[in-house]
Amino acid sequence: MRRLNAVLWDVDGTLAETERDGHRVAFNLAFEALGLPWHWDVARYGQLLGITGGRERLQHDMASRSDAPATARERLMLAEELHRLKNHHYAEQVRSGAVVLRPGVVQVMGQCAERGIRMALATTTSRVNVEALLRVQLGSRWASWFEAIVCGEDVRHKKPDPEVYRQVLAQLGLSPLETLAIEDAPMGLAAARAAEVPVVVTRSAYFDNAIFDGAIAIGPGLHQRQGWRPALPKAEGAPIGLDDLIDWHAQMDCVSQSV
Ligand code: XBP
Repeated sequence: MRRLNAVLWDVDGTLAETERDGHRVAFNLAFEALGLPWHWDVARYGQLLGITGGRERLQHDMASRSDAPATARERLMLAEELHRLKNHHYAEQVRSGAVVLRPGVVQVMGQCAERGIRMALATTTSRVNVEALLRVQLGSRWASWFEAIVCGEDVRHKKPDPEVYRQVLAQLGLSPLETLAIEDAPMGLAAARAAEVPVVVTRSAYFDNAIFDGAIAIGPGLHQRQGWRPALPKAEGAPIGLDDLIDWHAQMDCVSQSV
């Protein structure tokens, strides 16, 4: 039987609903702060999530706006200024309690720590945002939970490119099949699969109805056993635990075709 040695966590959407309630709100506050009449509502931001990376998302949006700066260089400079402001507001959102970890996440992290399953973060977001979220949610020693932390600025190509997962695997010294990623978005799934990492999908607000091809399990979140594919034996009120991840990982060849 294949052994699971490490759980690789995506951050935005997977650890917390950071996109809708955190980054989106913070981008809008940044637009306001610079006196720009721009606003990303929930639906528009959902479309923009197809572009990973905050600066990249801003530049993509500006490219189709008649009231944005004319040259690519000016748009880049404005994107950088907005991004700095956005990150500041994001940290405030997090500190105010507007964004918290999704239910079940800390429990599974605790089980990994207790049972010697290594953990890593594989994210497209900037380190400053990971730090802001996890310092509040896991405490000042948050980084010691993870043996590798690879963020947006550490890679040349963001998800769906597999670079972030390849870097995590190299830092852990593990082969992909010894690990399992937890992701919420098709781009994240694609990144992990391209690095041959098996993936469990916990659906998030923005990707509730998205199609996920090639995951070993898909469900509504780690907090409940109902609604998962493959179906789980009922255990009234029980959340998903590390044993479920280990089972899915062990059976991955049988289940990835069928979920
Ligand atoms: C999510 C992203 C990020 C965030 C914003 O990454 O695509 O761009 O929306 O973060 P993941 P920055 O799901 O891999 O955690 O503004 O720091 O880029």
